[in-house]
Amino acid sequence: MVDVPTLVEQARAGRPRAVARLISLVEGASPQLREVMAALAPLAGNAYVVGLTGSPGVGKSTSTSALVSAYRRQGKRVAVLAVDPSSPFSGGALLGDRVRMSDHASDPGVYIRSMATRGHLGGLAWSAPQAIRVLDAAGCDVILVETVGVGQSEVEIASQADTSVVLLAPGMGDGIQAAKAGILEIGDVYVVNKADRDGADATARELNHMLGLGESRGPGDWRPPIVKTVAARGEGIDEVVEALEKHRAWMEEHGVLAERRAARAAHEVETIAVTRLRERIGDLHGDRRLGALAERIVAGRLDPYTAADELVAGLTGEA
Ligand SMILES: Nc1nc2c(ncn2[C@@H]2O[C@H](COP(=O)(O)OP(=O)(O)OP(=O)(O)O)[C@@H](O)[C@H]2O)c(=O)[nH]1
Ligand SMILES: [Mg+2]
Repeated sequence: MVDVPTLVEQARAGRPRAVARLISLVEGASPQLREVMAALAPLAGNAYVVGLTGSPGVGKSTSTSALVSAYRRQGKRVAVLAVDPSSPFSGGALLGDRVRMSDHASDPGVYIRSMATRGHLGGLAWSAPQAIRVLDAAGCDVILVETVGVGQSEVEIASQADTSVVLLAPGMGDGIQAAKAGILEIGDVYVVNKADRDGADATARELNHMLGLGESRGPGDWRPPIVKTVAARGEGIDEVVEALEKHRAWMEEHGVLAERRAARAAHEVETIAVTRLRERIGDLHGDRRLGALAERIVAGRLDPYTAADELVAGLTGEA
């Protein structure tokens, strides 16, 4: 058992080992999480959460590292959370990232962590927001969430952020890929990285065209900017930071930040609730209640919908 109040106090003081232990409790779906989250609830809500998504190798980690440097120059405390929705293991693919992040390894104002979901129910939908809450409560001003791996989970991770950055690079039919992955709907800021390579202008143009094809925008609406960068040399990173600040200001002005955070909290609660129900239903296999209902169905005395209603009522009744 972990001494939660002490751990939370140490995390609040910015002690990296305490932060690490709290995130491990999240990652391992510890039964003590409930206590941890209750202690953290009043401490969180100050961090600005930025999600970075994009195809493998597009330059997410390089850009993240450059953004860390930029925010550190502003004196902000920064956390990097690298999440891998597709793999049950931390490490592996993230090893290269650790090397890339080594610039910041000795900086006490930077906290870097990779996280996997270990395949448990609900996965990142609840674990990412809880890890973010730990970092937030620990006093991080900016939390950069890098998604490793592609697919639907990218969109899921994007929904965890205040601002979503979608990265592309020239070549490889990125435009078509972008449309496929649905990332044209999730980007608040678009970055065409590797602008030192041929085709960056064409990619930016194509992206601009595709974004323009979406629904029309009113005068007060946010028009996602497209920023060209050479992350490997830190070029264009200040412009990315500027775009992020503009987006944040726009969200605050229009009440969008509060809206997004409320939507996120609602989704988190929903996931926890559904996960708990699913766990209980899982427990019911071999349970007498389920067996009795099944027998009544077989005997033609009950229909499956009514049986399901009875089952659910029984589950929520004892909550
Ligand atoms: N030419 C060029 N190469 C870059 C640039 N930015 C990053 N790279 C290189 O692209 C490769 C991939 O960069 P990463 O930052 O690891 O990309 P990533 O998106 O984090 O990759 P995954 O985490 O594996 O999905 C590395 O070899 C980088 O050095 C750039 O602006 N120009
Ligand atoms: Mg990476």
